[in-house]
Amino acid sequence: MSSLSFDLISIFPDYFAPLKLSLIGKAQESGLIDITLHDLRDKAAGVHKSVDDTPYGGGAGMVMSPEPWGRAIDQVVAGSSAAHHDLIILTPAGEKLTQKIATELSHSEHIIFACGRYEGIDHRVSEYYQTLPNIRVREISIGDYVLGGGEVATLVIMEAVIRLIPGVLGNPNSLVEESHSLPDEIVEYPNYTKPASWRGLEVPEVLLSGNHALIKAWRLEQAKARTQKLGRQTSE
Ligand code: 6GU
Repeated sequence: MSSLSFDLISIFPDYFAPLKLSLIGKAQESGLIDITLHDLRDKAAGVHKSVDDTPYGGGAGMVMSPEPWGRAIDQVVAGSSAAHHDLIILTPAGEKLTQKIATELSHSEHIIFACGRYEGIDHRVSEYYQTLPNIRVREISIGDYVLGGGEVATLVIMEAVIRLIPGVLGNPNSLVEESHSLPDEIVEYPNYTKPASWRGLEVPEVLLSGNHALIKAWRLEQAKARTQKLGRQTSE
């Protein structure tokens, strides 16, 4: 009955403890999503259970070996009833996460997150799974900065994706408003709630007017001004 299954592979599965909280925790309890954690170390061979090695061609740091990743991903795919799988490889060199990507992923059946550490995963893992017809490989980054590993990035992507799944948000109108009131590239207008006066600061008069057309125009203008201040491009 789950609409979307997630398998998370990492050498630090404890990073994913927050997934039992809040929206994502409730979505799991209600069966809207299914999350399974996998410890990559269990797929490592030898007494040392090593998952990395020195880079071919030299250089600093370590690279994650392809064999444990191959074993872990094969097992996840074999254990899944899904016909199609999205394999997400977390890397600062990937395409940058956008709302568009989150929306695409929310329509997926099964998402596998491969959380690399160190200098990343041997590139052949990405290449190999791209050759399989039932797997779509995506290398994704969450922004232009370097993290110690893909675990936190996975949490970010999951939060962006899961809230888009029908039934996950308490108020589905939040999503409807998000997608219809403003063009995608524009940031949100400022929000206010009670009290109308706080520490000498007043809520903008127009929001108390009850004039919905005027409010809508004001919000669009505020959103555009904010977007420009950030130096981002708008369509107009
Ligand atoms: Cl997905 N991984 C790492 N290690 N650093 C990042 C990232 C991912 N996205 C932004 N920085």
